[in-house]
Amino acid sequence: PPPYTLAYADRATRHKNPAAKLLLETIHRKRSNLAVSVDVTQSSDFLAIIDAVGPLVCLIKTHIDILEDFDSNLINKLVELSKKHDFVIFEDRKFADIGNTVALQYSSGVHKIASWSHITNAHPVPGPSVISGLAAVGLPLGRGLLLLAEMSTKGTLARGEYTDDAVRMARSNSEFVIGFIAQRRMDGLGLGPSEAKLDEDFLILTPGVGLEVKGDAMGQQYRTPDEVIRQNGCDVIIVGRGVYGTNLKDVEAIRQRAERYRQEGWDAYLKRTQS
Ligand code: 5FU
Repeated sequence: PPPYTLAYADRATRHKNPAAKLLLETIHRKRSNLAVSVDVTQSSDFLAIIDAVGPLVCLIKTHIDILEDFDSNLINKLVELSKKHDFVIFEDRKFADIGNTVALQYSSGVHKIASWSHITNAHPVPGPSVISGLAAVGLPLGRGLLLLAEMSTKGTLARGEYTDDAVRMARSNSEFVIGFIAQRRMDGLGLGPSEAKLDEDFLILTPGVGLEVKGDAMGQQYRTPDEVIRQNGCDVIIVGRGVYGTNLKDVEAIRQRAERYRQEGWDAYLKRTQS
């Protein structure tokens, strides 16, 4: 059977990359394929939301550069919460420069992403050198990389040949590239039987998930957890505004919405693996 029909726990044993293993084990342990994207500008809101949803998620996704009052102590608090609530950290940095520059952006600067984020991501647009630049920093630390093979936005250029080439780049660097940001399963994607490897098992993390609305005014497009996990074979649903909403102070409502997404995501996984 193709790997994505296997249980998360079985897939964890097949991965060598520590970040991939950790994510699959965490999903299994917590019965949650929900990742919450905490896209807020104040660190007090950031930490309060993470503390509220932490028990319900496998992963917290950050955009660390949108915090207005960032300091290095915030990272200590984030890491403490990740231990307290047992979740993986994914900084959604979307690196897209030459190898030498992305290595510096990943290791250094104000945010020092590689020192605290288990997983980060990159656009394939520069070619394989973006992977080798990031791997030089991340592999010794046991980190993992996702390639942006597709995006959730209207009119995205990440499609067709570009997406296929992203899969080829990942295959040639599978020690560090653990999967994709994509809208569907990528294994063996349209590349013909000679290229498809039946036992490959890339993780598919999928943004653009919402239950109440179909999109926003800025090109975002939403699908339901069932469409993403069961119908399209993705592994993790990434939800931002659908969970944190518009009233950031109402953490109880935020927690309740997270639980609803967790339940729907898990039910969709059970249907996929048990049918
Ligand atoms: F790569 C992508 C993508 O294709 N779509 C996205 O929406 C990333 N994202 C991120 O997921 C985006 O930067 C937000 O951080 C998050 C989605 O937030 P939402 O509030 O659920 O729309």
